[in-house]
Amino acid sequence: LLLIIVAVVLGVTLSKETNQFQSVFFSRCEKFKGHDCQKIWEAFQQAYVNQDPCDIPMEAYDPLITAAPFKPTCNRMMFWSKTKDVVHEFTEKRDCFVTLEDTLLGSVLDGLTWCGKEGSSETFTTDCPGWTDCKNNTVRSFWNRVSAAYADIACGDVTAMLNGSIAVPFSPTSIFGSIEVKGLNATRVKSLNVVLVTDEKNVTNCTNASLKDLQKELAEGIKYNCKEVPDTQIQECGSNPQKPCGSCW
Ligand code: N1C
Repeated sequence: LLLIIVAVVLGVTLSKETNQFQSVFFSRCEKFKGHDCQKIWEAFQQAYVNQDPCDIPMEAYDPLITAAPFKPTCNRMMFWSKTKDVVHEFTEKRDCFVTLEDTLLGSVLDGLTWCGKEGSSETFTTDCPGWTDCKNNTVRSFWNRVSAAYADIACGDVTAMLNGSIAVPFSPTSIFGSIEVKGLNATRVKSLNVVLVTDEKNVTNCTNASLKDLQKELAEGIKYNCKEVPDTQIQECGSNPQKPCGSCW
């Protein structure tokens, strides 16, 4: 009897996990009007439910991209690496740029952890493989796939905020370095404009060797610019809505 009770309690907690995750998914999704969140949820789940959470290739999310495709916002697309907080503090306050987290899929899954298990139809949010535990983990493959899709539709002049307070602002193994930069299409993208966010320590500047590697990764025909911008200036522009986007830096 005890065993049965334990099994039942366990079973109940597991589905509570699924339900909680699903309710976050739907409440975030429903903020975007004109989308079928049920259909998007089903396309999302088929990528990982009932599968080994370390064996999810990024292509598993192809049907999800089809269910919730990205729309290009030329000249306003913002990429970032190791600057998540500065970027979103700014984009939350100003409409100058659109990041992946401002799109349906990016905003629905931002900050969440999820995975499946073989032989189960549940969605788990605990005991999932970590970012570096295995290459093809559920969460990492998701960000790889949506980042590739987001870079693929990029057009016009695109911006990337990189971290000038670390020794290597451009890492070839980051999602920005391994997927997005390579995915920019020269027929659509005119230029990549790096905003190197600096603080008073001035650890790096635009002459940093890693930024040379970044330029080498860009498809022929995409122009490259780099500008060092103090974090205080970005914050200031965020809190001054009268300031035109073009004069922030
Ligand atoms: O590996 P990164 O940065 O270079 O990835 C950032 C890059 C951005 O331009 C985004 O378009 O890739 C996209 N992206 C996200 O939008 C995103 N939201 C949340 C990549 N990762 C994202 N996350 C989480 O941040 C993700 O779960 C992982 O843990 C980090 C990657 O951050 P990074 O190394 O600073």
